[in-house]
Amino acid sequence: MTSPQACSASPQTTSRRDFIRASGGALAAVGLAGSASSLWAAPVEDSFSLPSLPYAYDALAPVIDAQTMMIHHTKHHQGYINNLNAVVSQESSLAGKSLVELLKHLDSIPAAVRTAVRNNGGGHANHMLFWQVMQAPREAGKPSGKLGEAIASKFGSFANFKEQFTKAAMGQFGSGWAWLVVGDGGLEVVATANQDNPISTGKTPILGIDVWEHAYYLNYQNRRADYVDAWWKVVNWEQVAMFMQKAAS
Ligand code: MN3
Repeated sequence: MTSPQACSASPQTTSRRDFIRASGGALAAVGLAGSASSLWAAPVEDSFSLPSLPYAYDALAPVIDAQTMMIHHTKHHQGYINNLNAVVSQESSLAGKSLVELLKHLDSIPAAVRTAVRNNGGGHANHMLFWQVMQAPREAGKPSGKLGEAIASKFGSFANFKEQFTKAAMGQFGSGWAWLVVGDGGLEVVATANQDNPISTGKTPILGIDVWEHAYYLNYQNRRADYVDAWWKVVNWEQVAMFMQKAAS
């Protein structure tokens, strides 16, 4: 198995490690997933499968209702997995590859199936991260510790970061995602279209919001701004901090 670290060897590695070291410090790992990449690095024996949510379908209510969560998880996320498995079963050169290997090296995937892997592999990876970075609503949740300091240092303040992230989420025309990533220069806010994952452009996502209408339409209809505004209450900042800490390890 090729590790994501081996795949990502690049001139940015040193500065990224320095950033992580500067923002490092041990965090309690209890109940948290490891690195974002590790979610997607598992070797694939047979086929990709739907991971359980780390909470009940109604746990995020009233920010995200139970029906939206259940349909999103069992229909949409499962759908990307089914499509990805179908592509992998047709194209033998993809067999056994992890999501990280697929998404980091899209150019090396046969052109006939590249878009299907990009869309459905991305869809699987993005939702795996999305479920992990949410938790039951908290009124005044915000990042603390090293993550809080890194956000304040990069964006000026948490409020400025929220504004920039919200702008990315609102400015994404049509379906897509807004992300907080670890890139060459440390933390960055980026948006991607469709199911593209920042890992395909060498950036490690540590927080992401799904702004496809299927993520919010039952509750919010066309009001994406209200969904994004409410969503901050369910962000699991401890998990995001863990993803930041592990982003270069
Ligand atoms: Mn979705």
